[in-house]
Amino acid sequence: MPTSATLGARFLCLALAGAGALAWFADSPAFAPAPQLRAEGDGPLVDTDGDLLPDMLELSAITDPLRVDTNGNGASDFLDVVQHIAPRASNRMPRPLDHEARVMVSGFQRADGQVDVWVHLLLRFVGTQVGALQQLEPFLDVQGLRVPLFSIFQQTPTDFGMQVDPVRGTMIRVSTKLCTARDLGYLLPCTIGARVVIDRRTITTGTYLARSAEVPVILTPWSDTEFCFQTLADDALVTSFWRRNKLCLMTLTIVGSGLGGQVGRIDQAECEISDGLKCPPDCSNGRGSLLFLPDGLITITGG
Ligand SMILES: [Ca+2]
Ligand SMILES: [Ca+2]
Repeated sequence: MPTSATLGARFLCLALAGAGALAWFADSPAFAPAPQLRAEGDGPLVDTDGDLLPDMLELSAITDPLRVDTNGNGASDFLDVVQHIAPRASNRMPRPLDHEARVMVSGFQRADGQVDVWVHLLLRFVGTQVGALQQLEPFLDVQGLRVPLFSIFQQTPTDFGMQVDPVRGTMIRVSTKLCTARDLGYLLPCTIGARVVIDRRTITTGTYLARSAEVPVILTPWSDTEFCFQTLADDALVTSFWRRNKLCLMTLTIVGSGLGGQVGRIDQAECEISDGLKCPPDCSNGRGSLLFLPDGLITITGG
């Protein structure tokens, strides 16, 4: 008897085939008749609280890997993250039920000390309408050049997870190992994302990655107006110079726009108190820095 996850995987594969995205999943376990992969032990895809976000991804999203609903707003961390709702803002209610997509990036330290970079595609469909997915084009944007990522994903391990809720709809996560953090370092700053068309609505979603204090960091929305640089793999890459129980809180102003994106300027940047997080020693040096955001700020904020 196929599991619901296997059936869901097949539905998604059919939808992706129609969307021209089948190549990404051609070698994926999602095609196999066996049940979905599950992370075991201390692996990169362990999901301790079972909210469909691996522990390592919760670090990027700044959610609690031990709580399904970190901000207590009644929606799971997965739903908040896929809807770009600040996961620690308890006063932000979930948005109306709709199709959603978001691409996020996380890191995982292997036994040999190297840090792998994983890319996660998060999808939420109304009901079980996974067939509403019409196009999926993963990309890496670096210095204004857009590099398609289908061929890379096709050759790397891919994991698939799904949950179906009668009220919240169908939630799907596809995770793919991209490269090592050391290799990614040559490309920073860059944006890893995807252009997704669901039910004729185009969503461009991505994660902006940069370098701070010589290590890769993720530009993560903290509130409606603030952002922070979050570490890619917790303690794996940071040094003793990083300030503990603080985070680098920033404000951005869009100072230019043109074909392909917007330029944002960091106006404020300070290490602020925040339990369990870390602030790079060069946080305040970021003031005045310019960031190129492909397809604009909406790519990382969701609008
Ligand atoms: Ca989780
Ligand atoms: Ca929540």
